[in-house]
Amino acid sequence: MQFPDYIKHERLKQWVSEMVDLCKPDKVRFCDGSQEEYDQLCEEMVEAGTFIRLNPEKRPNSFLARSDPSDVARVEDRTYICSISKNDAGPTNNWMAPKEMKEIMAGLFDGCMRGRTLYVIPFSMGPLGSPIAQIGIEISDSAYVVVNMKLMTRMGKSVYDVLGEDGEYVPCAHTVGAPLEPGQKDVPWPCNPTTKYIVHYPEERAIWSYGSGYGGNALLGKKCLALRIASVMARQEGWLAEHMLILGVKEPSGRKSYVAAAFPSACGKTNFAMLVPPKIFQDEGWEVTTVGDDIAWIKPGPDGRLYAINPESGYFGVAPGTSNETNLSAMQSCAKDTIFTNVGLTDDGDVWWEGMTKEKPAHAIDWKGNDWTPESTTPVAHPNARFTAPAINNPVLDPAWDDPAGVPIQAFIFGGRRSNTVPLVYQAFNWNYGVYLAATMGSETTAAAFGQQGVVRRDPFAMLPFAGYHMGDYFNHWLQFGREIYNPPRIFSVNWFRKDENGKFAWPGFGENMRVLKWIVQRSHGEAVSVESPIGWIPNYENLDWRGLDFSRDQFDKVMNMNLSDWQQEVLLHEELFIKLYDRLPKEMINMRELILSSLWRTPTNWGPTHE
Ligand code: SAT
Ligand code: MN
Repeated sequence: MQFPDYIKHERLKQWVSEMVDLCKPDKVRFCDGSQEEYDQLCEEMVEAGTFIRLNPEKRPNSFLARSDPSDVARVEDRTYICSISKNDAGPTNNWMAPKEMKEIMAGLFDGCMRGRTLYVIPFSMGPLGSPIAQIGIEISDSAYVVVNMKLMTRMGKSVYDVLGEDGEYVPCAHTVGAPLEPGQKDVPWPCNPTTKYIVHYPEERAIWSYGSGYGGNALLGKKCLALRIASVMARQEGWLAEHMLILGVKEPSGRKSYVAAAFPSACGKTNFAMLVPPKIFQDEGWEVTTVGDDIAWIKPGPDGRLYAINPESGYFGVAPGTSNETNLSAMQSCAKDTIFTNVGLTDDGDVWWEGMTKEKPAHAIDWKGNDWTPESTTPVAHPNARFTAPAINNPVLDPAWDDPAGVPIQAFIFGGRRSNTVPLVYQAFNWNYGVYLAATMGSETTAAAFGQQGVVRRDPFAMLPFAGYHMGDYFNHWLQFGREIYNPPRIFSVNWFRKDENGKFAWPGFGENMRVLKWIVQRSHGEAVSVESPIGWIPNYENLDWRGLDFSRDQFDKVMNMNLSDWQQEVLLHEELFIKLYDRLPKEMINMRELILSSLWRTPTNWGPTHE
């Protein structure tokens, strides 16, 4: 094996050689992360039919990919945490003994890259050389993965300088699982339609992914490394790896605060991270800026505060529903230099998706490559269609987004997608209570993962599909921060998705979320007024800033209302999760549940801030 002379790491060379022997690719290519390499690979994919170059006048330097219809989302039932002990993976993860899984993987990977190129992709999650950053080396037979990794991570050969001769890295093996027989013609989106495995070995800190080329299944720096493996590292080393956006809020006084917010996949993290404040707020000097839109790595700093970095360098955002009205900055981020996957193609060589503009194109090609018109009964874009855009395109990128030291977190926000039960906003009474509300979070499922959509499932910390170890231990890890940190961030719950009696969203959301964010930031500094409710501190109607929005006291009551029987039902569902996690559930969770039940007990059937 010939290695470029800038790779000086013997252990890494050994691993790459072994993978080449196993996968048996036709060629090996060491990626250097340069623009020339990116352009060349994109060009090759255009020739192969994987990419369609978009009209350079409308979307400069941008491409459209259409995946195989069987390969459109994360596959949670094919995702495994292969810890040595089954119990360390916990009841919320699929598990198989590492030895057994390795045999399966060795069989599947044997010759899996025949007829293809093996790319060696060096990347850093987090600013290169930051004390919070981690290095990964992904080997993959997908050029689509290489170019997406270039946008989503700090990818390139300078990673080898940081690694030196013996630095730590996470080996990430990926294949689309579709070897080519001699003379066999390739398809635009190779994948294995029947066999998929997304495998993590937490003790070895290694990742093996087989059969899919889509998103979190294939861009192994993202959910696999930055959440599943990193959550294990974080627990061992005393930090946090979370499914959270990070945003900055500047008040008219000039005070700057950072908050981190956890929502399940496809619940508006990118929109919240790029929130455009209502005009009246903007005129006054309120500014919201983005540090990250999906993942936060958080470490205690020397001053006892928690500091967060965004380990990524791009956005893998949900396209449908994104528009100039709902997320102007995301639209600007993907105005150029972007890879679109599974959106519609317009006749003038641009992209379109449901909700992008009020006016629909008269004709387009849908994500499956078929003709589409506004009369079509199927959507032009897959509901989990994505744009991969570089962070530097974001006009509201926070100046500190790339700071290796991270930004200090003032508040944590947890939000599910709940059409009922959970009010627009409430603040936890204290840290332990906050851990409880995050731990018992529920959300209606979305298209980001395979499976039935719209059913409520418990999604603790929005980490259910991403925690690399037992959820009970995970809760305790969070509780530990409260035990150790003198002045921890304040914790809030939000729900932008409450529906009214007609099934319509009762809260306008998007930029109007600024009104809630303002209250949260001020509460976190011990300022804004609140009242005590059975489940936490909540604002009165008067305590939110309604200027510029017509939102009545009645409407507010509807989004804040707590119904006793709904909440009794809710607590029973908490109990279901607790029973599942019984063997490692921290006792604080049970005590908190008792406190909630006792305060709910004296509650009228319907409890709202204006009903006393
Ligand atoms: O496919 S990804 O895991 O990257 C997107 C998501 O589910 O959040
Ligand atoms: Mn996500």
